[in-house]
Amino acid sequence: MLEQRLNELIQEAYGKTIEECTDAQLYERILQLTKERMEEKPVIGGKKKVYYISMEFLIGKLLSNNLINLGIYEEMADVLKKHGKNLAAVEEAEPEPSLGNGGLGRLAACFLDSIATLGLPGDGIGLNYHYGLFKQVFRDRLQRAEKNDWIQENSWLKDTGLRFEVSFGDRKVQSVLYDIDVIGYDNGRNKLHLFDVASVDESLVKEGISFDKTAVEKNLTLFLYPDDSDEAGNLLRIYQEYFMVSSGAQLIIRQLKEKGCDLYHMDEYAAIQINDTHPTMVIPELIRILTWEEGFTMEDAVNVVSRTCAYTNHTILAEALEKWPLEYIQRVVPQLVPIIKELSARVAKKYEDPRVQIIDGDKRVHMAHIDIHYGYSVNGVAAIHTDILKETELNCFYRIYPEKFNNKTNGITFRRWLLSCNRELSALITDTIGDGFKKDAALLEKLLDRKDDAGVLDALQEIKHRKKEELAAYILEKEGVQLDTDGIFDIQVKRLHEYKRQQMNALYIIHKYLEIREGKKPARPMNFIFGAKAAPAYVIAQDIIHLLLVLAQIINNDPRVSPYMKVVMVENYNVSYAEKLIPACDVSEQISLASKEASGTGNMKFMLNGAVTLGTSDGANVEIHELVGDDNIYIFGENSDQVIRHYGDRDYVPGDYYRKSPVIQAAVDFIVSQEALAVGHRENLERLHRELLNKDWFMTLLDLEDYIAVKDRVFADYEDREKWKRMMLVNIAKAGFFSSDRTIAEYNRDIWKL
Ligand code: 26V
Repeated sequence: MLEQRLNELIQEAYGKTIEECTDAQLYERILQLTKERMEEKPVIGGKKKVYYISMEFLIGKLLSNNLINLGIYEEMADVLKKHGKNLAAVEEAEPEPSLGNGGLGRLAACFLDSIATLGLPGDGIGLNYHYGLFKQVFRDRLQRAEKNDWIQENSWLKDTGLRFEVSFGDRKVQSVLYDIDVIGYDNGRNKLHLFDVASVDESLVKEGISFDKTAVEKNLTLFLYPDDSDEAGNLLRIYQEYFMVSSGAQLIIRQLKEKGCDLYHMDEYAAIQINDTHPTMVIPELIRILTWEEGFTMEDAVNVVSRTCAYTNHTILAEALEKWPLEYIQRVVPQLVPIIKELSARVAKKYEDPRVQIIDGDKRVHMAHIDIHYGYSVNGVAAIHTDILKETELNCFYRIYPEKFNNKTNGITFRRWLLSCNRELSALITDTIGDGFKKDAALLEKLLDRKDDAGVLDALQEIKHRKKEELAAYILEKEGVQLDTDGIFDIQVKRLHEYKRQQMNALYIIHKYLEIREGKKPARPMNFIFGAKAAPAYVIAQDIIHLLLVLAQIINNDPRVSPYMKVVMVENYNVSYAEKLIPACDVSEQISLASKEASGTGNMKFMLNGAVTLGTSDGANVEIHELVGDDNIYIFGENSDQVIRHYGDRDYVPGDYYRKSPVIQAAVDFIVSQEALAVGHRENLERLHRELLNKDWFMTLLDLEDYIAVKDRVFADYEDREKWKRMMLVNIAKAGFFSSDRTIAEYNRDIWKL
């Protein structure tokens, strides 16, 4: 049937056979066929639906995942193989949408997969950015940003025909609703609703990613904001947020009315999960619609909206918490200002504490405070993160509303991060313990019974080696660097941020380089792999990328050292690259400054694929540690209490660490050595050097010595191959807890109650 339909579609379109098609042509027709099959799936129904509203959905390529969830991946692969074609090669032809920055956006995509897989009614609401997050290219060892043109004539997007009007203070625009179907694994269909502006104009983009910021009706959905930590002091961001929220609120109310819902009982039909503060304006917007258009009293509107909306916090970095000047909101959406003032006045009447006010003394609107006062649930994304919110960052709110606070430790979808990206491992697990784990990830624990089974352990190691060879071939082609697949693959991939401390990893690499040059050879070659985009305006992050590229240049071309170590910074790290890197990893670098990484989800993906974590007691690393035990993870550095104390006491002085350790000194000073300056730019390297010595806000040098000692131990332990194989197995076996199916089941049990 599948083969017949594919032949038909190909005949109709090109008058050719499968053999005669290019991979790109095959992709287009398989896309069409897959969409047809998806439409046959019933839409998941039920009285109450969750709307997951988010500025980011980092969905990645969708073909493999949809085929897997439809249960026809193998069949499709076989059909293609019969005709001399390869499904993986066909998938290369799919453009990758970049509708997210990093963890927060990828989490939203994993959640949609799990919501549908659990058969829960739940849709995503977001924006259809034409160029999404920038595409990264390296020129002269610096990051340059280009547009990522991902929308082709044939894509997963379907125009629904639905149009809404969105009013701003100075203009009205029409919003167009596109849907992408979301298929559960062996289950029904939900939707990702992506709004676009009808008047968007791609020709506005000139050089790189620059465009006319004032022509809002033309530029609103062109790009995703590339800051994943800095407050974008920019009106356009508020235009985008309100555009999403207003369109989304209209869609939700329309669907509620279609269901015959009396809006006074909205909370019995809908839960709205607000993904970080970016969609917060949905709260005042719903209140505005109910009071202005539906005849509600303010009291009734506030009450029902507060019973419908729930908020997730994804960061404790103060600079990432949105605080919009009231005057910006006045300019963009004046209609929300009276509502926000009313919400603020109600809080001010009840609570004197200035720290919990919505509008502060500088007339800035604290978006998170709206969510906390006027939502019914506040959750963090890992146990330690939620504890820090309760005890420190949001403590004054926790004292008012202890019942609202709850933890939902993040998760990842195993369909993408195991079944799809590591088919060999998935097959081995199936042969070993059956395929129950595909629906119930906790069953992975059954692997523990085989932790002394040489057959299973050797097979694990063999798969890891095969994945390293595949990755090495890809990296050679894309980056022109030859890795040694008998060596260790040590990988740090994530957004570039000082708190994630890629610079600490770089200092370790410098230290090793100096050691090898002095004749201290490692037991086995080491491959250090990085992937990271930096917000274009984040200067120090750009400098760190520069340092990594400079180190790669020096080390890979130094014949005394390059047989023993290689450094590669892959260009344009994205979801597809992650799917190639993660299965090939031996050592997973999760080295954020304790207390700063809310959860991390890469750590879970690596663990699931048999990598061993080298990390700090931060985010979900803490829970990984508890699950696998001391023997199957490497934890180093000061803990979050100690770090929080350093900030409180302001007693961290990087110069002290530098002066007392010759090892630290040598590594840090290499950044501005003649050798480095011969390859890199003085301005970038000197700025980074100064930053590390004089400021180092995220305490790189605090943990450097411990990091070096523990990482050396990791590499030594790797030589005990039996021990290492067992560690791999335990990590895979214990990864079940991090299935996003578990996370979503908890959201539903505690928050949504669908
Ligand atoms: C802030 C801003 C500010 C305005 C411009 C655009 C923008 C975009 C994103 C953000 C905040 C991003 C917060 C974030 O990504 N947090 C990550 O969330 C992951 C999922 O919960 C979690 O695993 C990571 O630890 C956390 O850093």
